[in-house]
Amino acid sequence: MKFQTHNKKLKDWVEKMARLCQPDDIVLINGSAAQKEALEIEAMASGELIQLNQEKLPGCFLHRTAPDDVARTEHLTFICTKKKHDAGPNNNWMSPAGAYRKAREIFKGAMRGRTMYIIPFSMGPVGSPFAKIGVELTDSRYVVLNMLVMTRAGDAVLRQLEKEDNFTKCLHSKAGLDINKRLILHFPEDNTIWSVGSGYGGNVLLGKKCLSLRVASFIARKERWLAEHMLIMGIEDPRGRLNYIAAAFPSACGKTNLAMLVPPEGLKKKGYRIWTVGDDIAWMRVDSDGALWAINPETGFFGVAPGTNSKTNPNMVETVKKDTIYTNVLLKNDGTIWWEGADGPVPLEGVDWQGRPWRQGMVDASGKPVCGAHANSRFTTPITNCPSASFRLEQHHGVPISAIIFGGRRQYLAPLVYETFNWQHGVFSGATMASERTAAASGQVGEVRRDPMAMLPFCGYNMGYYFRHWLDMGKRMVKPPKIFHVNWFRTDKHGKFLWPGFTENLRVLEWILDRCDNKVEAVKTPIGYLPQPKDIDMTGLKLEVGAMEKLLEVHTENWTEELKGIKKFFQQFKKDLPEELWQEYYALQERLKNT
Ligand code: OXD
Ligand code: MN
Repeated sequence: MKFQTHNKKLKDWVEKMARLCQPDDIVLINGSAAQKEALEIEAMASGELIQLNQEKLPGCFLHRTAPDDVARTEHLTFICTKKKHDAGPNNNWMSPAGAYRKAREIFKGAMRGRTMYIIPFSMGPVGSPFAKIGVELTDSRYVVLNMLVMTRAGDAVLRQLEKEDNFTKCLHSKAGLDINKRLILHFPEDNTIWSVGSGYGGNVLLGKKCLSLRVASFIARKERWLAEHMLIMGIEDPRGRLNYIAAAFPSACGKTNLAMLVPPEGLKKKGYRIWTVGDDIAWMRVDSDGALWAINPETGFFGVAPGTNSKTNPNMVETVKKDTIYTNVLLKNDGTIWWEGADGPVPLEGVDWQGRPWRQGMVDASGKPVCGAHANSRFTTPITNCPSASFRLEQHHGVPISAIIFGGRRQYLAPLVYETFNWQHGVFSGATMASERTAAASGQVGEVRRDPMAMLPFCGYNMGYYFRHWLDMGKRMVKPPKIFHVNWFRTDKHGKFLWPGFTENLRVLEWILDRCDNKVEAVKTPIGYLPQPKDIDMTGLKLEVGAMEKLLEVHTENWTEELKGIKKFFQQFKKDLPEELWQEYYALQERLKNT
């Protein structure tokens, strides 16, 4: 074994896991360019990676997963706490003993004929008081190469570990990539994650959802900080002042696009500029100044490819031109790639995400279009290649947060933006966040899915306790950030979007920051403070007559109806739902009655 460490805990654990998985070889990932290159060469030889056209896409590769291994598998994802109650109604639960027993059977000998890679990684700048260390053992080169993009991995972390001795033990094996032997297990009480039988990023890049959200949220409650499914962005105003916001949206609401938006012409002229800190995860702490500070623990984006183009996300289009690992996209004949909704013309032909010949306009037996790229095809790409990357990514204390934004996809209910009355009311707005299903998702169109703080699939413990933790965090701050709610998806009665979204969303963020600075008045409504239409800068953007008024309408009947859904959702947490959230519920009910 090519592995030396003074950390006895690490050494003992690696040896124990190696005895279980029985790899032929063990290799420590040191983070060097030479080792990375050697792994790429091996991965090309094994077929795990296809090298793309190096003139057009330098440093880029394509990977294809198994067709039944293309997304996170929530029904195979478990929180394994001693008490079932601690996992809450929001998680699948297994007892730790039962889960270890079941998974051990699958891990037994699973790495025979393979190499076990040891990846020491840091979520957050190495040595930062915010950072947490993990070590992932994996038999997948694809995982190693992705982890090198998404995390700080290698020798520097190992050296830090010799001082700290505390790390999340992450074990992954592809095993047989068998969906019937696939388990994503979290043991937050043991600071351990076991993932087996999958090769899909969200299930196997264990620093991401598994550590940075599920396990970290559990630790964060104990250590009094927040691990959230949020983007972090800096907004530089015309005076050169930088304010940072953190924002949570359910999936398919454009979180990544917002995090790196290019200001629309009107606002660019004024002097606005965006600095991207992160697109997916925020770790936030109360610092010694009593304010909330945030880091993005990751170093890369693991973004959804379809729909990414120069209109929706010009900065991402730039970012993915080099050093990027693409997963499940269409391969073109010239060794470049394409996905539905990419720039440029639809290619005439290529090789689809399953490795099959593909032609433009192809339909399946039932007449449905055959996609070249999988709907959840991805790119893994370094944040430092992003033109709007923040210059504070390595800052050990992160960035101070001025505003927290929650959002959802609501056709009729939520206005374009509202400010909550205070922290407690803000927590209520986060706890009741929801999106309506679009035609793209299975299930009934229009059905409301609650996704509190966009954390429903990622909160590593009982969400009742999580809401309590959020409420307590507000009390720990001298000046907590203001909390806002936005909805880019309101439509007119014909189903047409009233707001253009994308880059224009900066106009709403400008109002949010003006409110944080007490620069503009607002209109008090039963649900919160709303903008006066004149306070949203519309330079260079023309909406249909009356659209802004419609975007800002609050319909008492719709909100009264909404209360029913909220009540049902809250009731499942029984006694664990903090009383304060019921107070907010009844206070809203009263305000609606009195209008
Ligand atoms: C993601 C997700 O991949 O939220 O970021 O599913
Ligand atoms: Mn996410």
